[in-house]
Amino acid sequence: MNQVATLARKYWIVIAVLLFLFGTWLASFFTGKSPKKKVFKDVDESKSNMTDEQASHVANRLFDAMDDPTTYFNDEIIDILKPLGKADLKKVYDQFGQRHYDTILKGEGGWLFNDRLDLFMWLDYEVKGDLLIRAKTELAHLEIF
Ligand SMILES: [Ca+2]
Repeated sequence: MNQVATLARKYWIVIAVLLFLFGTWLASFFTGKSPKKKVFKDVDESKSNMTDEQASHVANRLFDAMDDPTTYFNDEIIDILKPLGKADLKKVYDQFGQRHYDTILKGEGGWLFNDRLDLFMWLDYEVKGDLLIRAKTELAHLEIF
């Protein structure tokens, strides 16, 4: 027992760092809950004419428009979202699921150090400045900006 205490005293910084990393990793499983999901409160996704495959295709197009760290404030995001109704958006949102996002590099993140974020959180990071102003007017019907 005394040896354990001695080792713990000697390597406390290593133990602290490991606990911190483990905690961060563990916490990543519980993040990504977006408060914006309330926009779907009264939305019936069965009103969408999209198939799951089409919704998945749109989700992947959005991902492709955002995953590159060198591109953000990307106009293509608006072009992809514009033709969608709320029921379509709900299907796309579900197909997007939660994907790792690097909030510093503004792109797809690795599983170890980045949180899994839903579509709305990805959009929060990617749609800023002039693009946000455009999104607020051109995508007003979706009520997500
Ligand atoms: Ca990006």
